[in-house]
Amino acid sequence: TAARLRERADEVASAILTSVAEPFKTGRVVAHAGASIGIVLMPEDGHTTGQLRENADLALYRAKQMGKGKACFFNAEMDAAAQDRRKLETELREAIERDGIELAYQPVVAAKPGQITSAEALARWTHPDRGPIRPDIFISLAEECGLIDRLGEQLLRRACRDAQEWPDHVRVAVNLSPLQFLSGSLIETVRRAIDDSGIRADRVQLEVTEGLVIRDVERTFEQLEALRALGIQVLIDDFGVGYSSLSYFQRFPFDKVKIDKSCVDDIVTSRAAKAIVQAVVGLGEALDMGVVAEGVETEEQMRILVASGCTHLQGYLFSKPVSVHTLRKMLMAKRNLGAKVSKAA
Ligand code: G
Ligand code: G
Ligand code: MN
Repeated sequence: TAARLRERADEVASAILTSVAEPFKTGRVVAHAGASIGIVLMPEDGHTTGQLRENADLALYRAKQMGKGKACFFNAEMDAAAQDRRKLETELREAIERDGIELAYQPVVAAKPGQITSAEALARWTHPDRGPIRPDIFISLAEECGLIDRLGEQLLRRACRDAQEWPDHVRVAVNLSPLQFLSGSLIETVRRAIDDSGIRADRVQLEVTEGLVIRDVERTFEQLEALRALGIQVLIDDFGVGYSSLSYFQRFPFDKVKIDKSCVDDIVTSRAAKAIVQAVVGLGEALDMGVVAEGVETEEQMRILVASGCTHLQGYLFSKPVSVHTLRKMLMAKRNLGAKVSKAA
């Protein structure tokens, strides 16, 4: 019977775990090994070997999560979240293979003349059943399942090709994941994307975040120097949250610093937020870095940011991220998104 089968599987699993956990002698030392076990029963947990193997793997995953050295039976309810994730992972992989992740572009305007000087490329994935998936979700999924290099390269290449058709003074900014610095091939990937698209290197900006220096600090800064040597601009993104450190500016001359939206959100009411913005502007002036305020939503925020000395502004007040077609039209029409900025400045 099924109950008897279950009991028997449990006994066998326990026996395996006990015997594997037994210390054993090698030449000189006593070694310890361990195991985790995922169990499926046929037919209730699946009819095909593929299905059974997949479900056993989900049960194994949960056994490991429970602290290892344990055996778990597959449980459709308990393993639903993991299963869901795995499905999304497969679908993301397919979307990347089809070149199906799209780019939206959000303009950045200069505080002085008020014109669009660049556009930031933002990844967009519309899932066939689930609709739009938020980029923070699928970017971190891509990071976790080893797809970020491939996706990052694909988006960079597309952004360079798109921007190649824009007016010459408009730059394109592409976000980089800190993990893209680990492969060792980033510089070559960027160089090829620029060469193949024919875009002038100084029209390409790469946005990096503070997470960038999580691992090998030396190698990271070497790569930033090498990127710089290609002629592109390097921006530090989301500055003012997380573990943003002033020491980065000692290590590397960033072209621009982007002040995180959370500082901008509070700038009207919080003296601290205002002081942080002013401090970053001071840093920017001393080090010849542009200062971009992100996530600007109201005119009042804009006035304070411009008066504080931010050189560039980005946010819904000017434009949401738009399709490449809409952006092209905005650029061609020379629509002055920053008309309000010019007045304030
Ligand atoms: O696009 P918003 O529109 O929701 O983006 C959410 C987050 O995802 C932001 O922190 C943004 O930097 C990040 N992001 C968007 N597109 C990309 C991308 O192409 N690559 C990487 N690494 N991050 C991206
Ligand atoms: O981390 P990064 O700065 O790359 O993230 C950009 C994110 O901020 C994107 O998700 C983009 O859609 C979002 N964003 C840009 N401008 C605004 C804004 O004015 N308001 C809000 N709420 N989000 C914004
Ligand atoms: Mn960004």
